[in-house]
Amino acid sequence: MMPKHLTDAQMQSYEEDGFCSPVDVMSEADAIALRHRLEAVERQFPDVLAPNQRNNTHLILSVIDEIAHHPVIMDAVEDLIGPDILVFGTVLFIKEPGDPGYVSWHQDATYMGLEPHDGTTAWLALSPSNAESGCMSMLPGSWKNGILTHTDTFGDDNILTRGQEIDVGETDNGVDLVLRPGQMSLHNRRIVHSSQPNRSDDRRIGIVIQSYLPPHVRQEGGEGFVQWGRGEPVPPHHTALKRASGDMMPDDIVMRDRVNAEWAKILYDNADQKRDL
Ligand SMILES: O=C(O)CCC(=O)C(=O)O
Repeated sequence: MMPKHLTDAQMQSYEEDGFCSPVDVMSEADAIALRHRLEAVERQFPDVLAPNQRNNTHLILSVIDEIAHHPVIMDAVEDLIGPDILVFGTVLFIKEPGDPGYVSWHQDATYMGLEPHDGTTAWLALSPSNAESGCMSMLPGSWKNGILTHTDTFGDDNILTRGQEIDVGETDNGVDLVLRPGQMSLHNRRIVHSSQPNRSDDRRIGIVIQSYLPPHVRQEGGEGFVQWGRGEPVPPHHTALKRASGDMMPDDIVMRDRVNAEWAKILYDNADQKRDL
């Protein structure tokens, strides 16, 4: 079958390396318009988008909801995982200019509770993402080696939930995923990846849909909440969530809080410490 959006080379690179990038989603102007919508919401509700409040904002903000269900992103995802697509969760990875925040080498699948590790994660840039601004860096092919040992550091500047890190030793052959606003990368939840602090003078804004799942994936760490994306209806082993009905609607906030409380339990399963998520 003809791919809907990805090129053969992108699909091959995903199969082999565990990621493909860059993938065009929208024009730079459209991405900047989305950035302005997001920044208007940030100004209006600063607490809601504070660094510890950035999980699953697609459930409460229309701009993030529209990105998570964007038809071009869905087409690319369909090329990788097939026509039945569930939207599991989102994270805003925002690094301010000069922000010391970084992401240590890790594999997303480690603490997500989702089994098997099928599906794909989309990372959409709303500002330039490059070596200077702290783009993601991937170890090609590292998704093939199963889940490696992660050490929880809870490091202050480490943006990850537990500051979890893999010791990759001296053999760092990371590939930087350089994106202009409106491009995305797609990655396997088992790929080893990291990112450096933002040394640029602009914000680095990544909207991450983590992950798009085919229906057979289950949440084995607790209750699994998903939205329908495409194809067959949400299967009964998940709890189906409705889409955001606007910005900061009271019912949506109640639902997002419930989803995030369960999500924090799953992410912190067996952890010695917790951050305020
Ligand atoms: O945005 C970043 O710098 C890291 C994001 C990441 O680790 C992920 O999306 O899995």
